[in-house]
Amino acid sequence: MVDKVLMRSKYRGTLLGALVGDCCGAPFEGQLMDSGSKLVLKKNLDTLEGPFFKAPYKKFTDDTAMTRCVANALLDPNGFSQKLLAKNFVMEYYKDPTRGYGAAVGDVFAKLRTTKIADPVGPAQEQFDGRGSYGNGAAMRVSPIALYCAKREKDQLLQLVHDSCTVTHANILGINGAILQALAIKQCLLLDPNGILDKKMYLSSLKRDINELEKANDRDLDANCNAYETQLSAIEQLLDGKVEPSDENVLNMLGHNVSALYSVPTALFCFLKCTAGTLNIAGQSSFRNTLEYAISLGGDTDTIASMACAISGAYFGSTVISENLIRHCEDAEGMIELADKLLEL
Ligand code: R7I
Ligand code: MG
Ligand code: MG
Repeated sequence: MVDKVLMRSKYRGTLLGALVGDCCGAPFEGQLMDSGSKLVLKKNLDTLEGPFFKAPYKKFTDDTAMTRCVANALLDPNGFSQKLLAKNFVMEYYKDPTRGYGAAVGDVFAKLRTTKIADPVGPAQEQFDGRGSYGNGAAMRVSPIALYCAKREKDQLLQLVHDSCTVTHANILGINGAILQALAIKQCLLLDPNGILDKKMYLSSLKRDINELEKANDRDLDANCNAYETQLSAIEQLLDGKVEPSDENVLNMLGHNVSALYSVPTALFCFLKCTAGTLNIAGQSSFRNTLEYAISLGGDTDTIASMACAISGAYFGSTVISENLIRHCEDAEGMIELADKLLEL
């Protein structure tokens, strides 16, 4: 059972996890992580977790900027709508377009702005010659929906995630990645971190849901009709030792790029691989290991770390995240406030 105090901590842990992963991963985005860079990363995180020092805070990127837009759309007194979400995205983007947005998503915002959001999903459908974007930009911002739906029916989660995705990402692979990330968080919110995580059960539940989903939309997916199910099977093989979980094998099987298919399952694997022990015994090191390992894989580090740490934070709650680390991230207070408001909804 998860009581109200633990649930508050889990809500905060989810959004703070997303923020911390984004802020700490951003400086390494696109890097090839050799042993030297891994050492730099470790020292970097040790310093941020150590005694507080006043230094310029670590700025968040588009991952957090858009997560905040989704949360604010859910919290709107008039209720969530795609038009409102589109408006939030456009305002946020033009307030600060230098937050490292995906290369193509700016075109969507430009069209939404010039058309005064006449059709909130039209511009996204035109991306990539009408196929829509399969980037991980919809998955990276989905955590507030998982919080909102923690105790709601799965169908409501599916609908909301879908509607939040299609404002920028019309490709089914971009949408299903966001659904997988939301389901991974939702399941963690309901689990008791004082016990041992049953990784097999956790994964098979996700696999069942994804299988159902991919069966329902396999005509859209063409050759990719079981794309995510295949990735979840790869996670199983890496976890149960059928395949050696070396960095090389992980990257070959799961990937680390900006596409949702080759980053969302990677984030999920980072959480599962690094989670050992319980909330009180080794919970803190599980979170830190998830953060460090996700970044150490290189590639889309801010996004993979953000998604992995959001899942870890949803499982353990915010108490496993170093307070000093949190204080070094831009507007952590704002994320805590959003988490608390979402809990009250
Ligand atoms: O998905 P998106 O919002 O980008 C998110 C990523 C995260 O890593 C953030 O941290 C930030 O760095 O960007 O933005 P999009 O531009 O929609 O998609 C990202 C990229 O995926 C695109 O710029 C393309 O390179 C690639 N991509 C595609 N390439 C070919 N065909 C996405 N969809 C396609 C496609 O259909
Ligand atoms: Mg980013
Ligand atoms: Mg990224």
